[in-house]
Amino acid sequence: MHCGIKAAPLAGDNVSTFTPNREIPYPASILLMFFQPRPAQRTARSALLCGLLASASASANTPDSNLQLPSWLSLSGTLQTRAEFLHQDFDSGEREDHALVERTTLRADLDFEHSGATVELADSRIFWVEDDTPVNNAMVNPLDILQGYVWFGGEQWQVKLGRFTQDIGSRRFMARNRYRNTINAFDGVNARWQLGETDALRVFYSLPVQRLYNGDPRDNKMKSDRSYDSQQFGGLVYERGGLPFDSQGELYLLTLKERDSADLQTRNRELYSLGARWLREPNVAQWDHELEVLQQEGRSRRSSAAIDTASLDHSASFLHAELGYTFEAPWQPRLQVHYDYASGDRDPTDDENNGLDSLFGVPRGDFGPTGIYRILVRNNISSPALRLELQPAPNWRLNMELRDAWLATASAPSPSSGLNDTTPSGDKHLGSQLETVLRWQVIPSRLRLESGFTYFNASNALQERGIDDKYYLYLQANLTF
Ligand SMILES: [Ca+2]
Ligand SMILES: [Ca+2]
Repeated sequence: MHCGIKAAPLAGDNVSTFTPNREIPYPASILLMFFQPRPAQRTARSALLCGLLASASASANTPDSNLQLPSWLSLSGTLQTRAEFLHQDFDSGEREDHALVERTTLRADLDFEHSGATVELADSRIFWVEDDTPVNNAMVNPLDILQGYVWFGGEQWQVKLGRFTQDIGSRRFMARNRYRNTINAFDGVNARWQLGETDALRVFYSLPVQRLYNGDPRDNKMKSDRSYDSQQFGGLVYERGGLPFDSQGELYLLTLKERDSADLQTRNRELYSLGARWLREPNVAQWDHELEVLQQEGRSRRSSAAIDTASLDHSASFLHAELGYTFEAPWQPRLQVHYDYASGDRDPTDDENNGLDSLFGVPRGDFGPTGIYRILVRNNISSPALRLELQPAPNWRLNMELRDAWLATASAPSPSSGLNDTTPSGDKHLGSQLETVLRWQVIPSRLRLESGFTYFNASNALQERGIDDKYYLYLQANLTF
């Protein structure tokens, strides 16, 4: 039993299973704990849970399913639980933060050969957090509709209508979040054509879903998500396989148009982002590479504040380059060099904004953990890194990365790293980051345990602002059924 619409949403996922950006698909459910097959006194709720669990065993091809689902229906789910610890040193003293974040998803797929429907619920909550730890809708969105769409088509083409999630290419500019506790969703239409054996064309037009909660996010109170027609996000993506040197690539155009409305404060962005990516998958005794460039043009405001009505020309750029080699040796070491560049605003007084907007992408794969850490992001940064990936045993992965981070321009701040204004000295160095991640597939595609430790060594520019080193540790469990 499987969902007939897997190809489109996960098309960008097969890039590699090595890096954090490219980890294996989704986790699973604590609902297993509730699994008590007592057919006698079943409420609607427990029937649903049992149904989901039945699907779990069905999709695992085990014969012990206690609920027979029709062949056109499949049920699945995930649970991701993560404990995070952050220690920060400041001139004013030390600070300890922690959080327990939990995300459950439940999904039903109806598949009738040339049409179907999908409904997916997601529940994202935070627990065990300090009163003054910054918490927002990146962590909290209690029980809401993550996806709800109908689809038509078949192998050659498919059109989705409704709310959907989507990865594009590297996931740097549009992604279904994995590490972040809440997930981007979009209301609209999404189509995909298969062109020959290896190529595909994807086009979508959508209204991004605003993730809402009630009151203080620490209270985990529900409020229905919704989209607004004052913000529109669209894209055209051409995926090309079978390129020279056993490589593949994408060419894409993403458009974001928004305007302030009574319901939604925006930066009135009108951005056209043209990007290209070329990559070769890693393989034993072989070089691999990834090169992605993007140019972003249009108009934007400096902030979403209602009083900020100055419309600026927007012109920003992005580059990611990486080269790797996998050695034929014990633990299959893959050594890589990375470089990332994302422009920042070169002059705060002119009528142009050069700060790259990473749209609906994720920083995790390139810049380290997000969560309560999230120091380096895809804006005003120039950053080389050295990464080593090891496979100590078939179901174990150990990744280590040493990254150096610089401002792309000293004329603009880097708020996520703590630099809230420009550095008068012109010092561009932000610091160095050492990240290690250990993953264990306890039961492959069912249960994964993961732990990561990240150390950020603050530069002089940060230390002059009273910001010193940071240590971050997380422990995570992912269940999939
Ligand atoms: Ca909500
Ligand atoms: Ca400027």
